[in-house]
Amino acid sequence: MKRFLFKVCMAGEGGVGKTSLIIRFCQNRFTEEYKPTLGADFAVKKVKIGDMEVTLQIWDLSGQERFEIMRKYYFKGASAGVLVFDVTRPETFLLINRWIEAFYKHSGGGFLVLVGNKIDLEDKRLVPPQAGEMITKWLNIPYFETSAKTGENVFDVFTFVAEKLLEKTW
Ligand code: G3D
Ligand code: MG
Repeated sequence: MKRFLFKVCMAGEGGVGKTSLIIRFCQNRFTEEYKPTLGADFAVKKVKIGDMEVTLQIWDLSGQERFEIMRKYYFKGASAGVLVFDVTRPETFLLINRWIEAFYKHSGGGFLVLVGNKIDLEDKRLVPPQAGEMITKWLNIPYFETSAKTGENVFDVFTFVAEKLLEKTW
């Protein structure tokens, strides 16, 4: 079996659900009682694709989202970035350009996927699917909609990332 390891960075404003998405993907759970923390800089999850094993080393920001200076070191060497916004908070969508710019500048050739999270909060939703689809058409960044709470589409995002990373190794 062939084995691969990639650095994947979560990106996006505070409170959009970055840590919750990692916990859903790596531990398949969601907790509302405690503020989720990883307790480490990154989480590790293995994904099997065909006869290949892809280890995703998923880096998280723990409250340093505000500090632009650290984005440089955080994104360095990242093969992929998962850029998350909250569909109930339009300002988190409007600020994605800053993350896109920083990621492309500092990762050194990584690719991005965009994630609109918290789609379970249908009544509070303010960012329509078309906003994310526009980013796909305009900047060629794939768009997913997820709920870390229900788990909807969360595995698809990271599986997509793993598959895309494998394609790039050929
Ligand atoms: P961050 O890591 O991007 O800062 P967190 O975001 O994962 O800490 O999540 C921020 C808050 O949003 C948390 O609530 C978390 O429970 C909630 N959240 C994350 N994802 C979802 C989701 O898909 N649906 C819903 N309904 N809530 C979500 P608290 O109350 O701890 O602030
Ligand atoms: Mg967090």
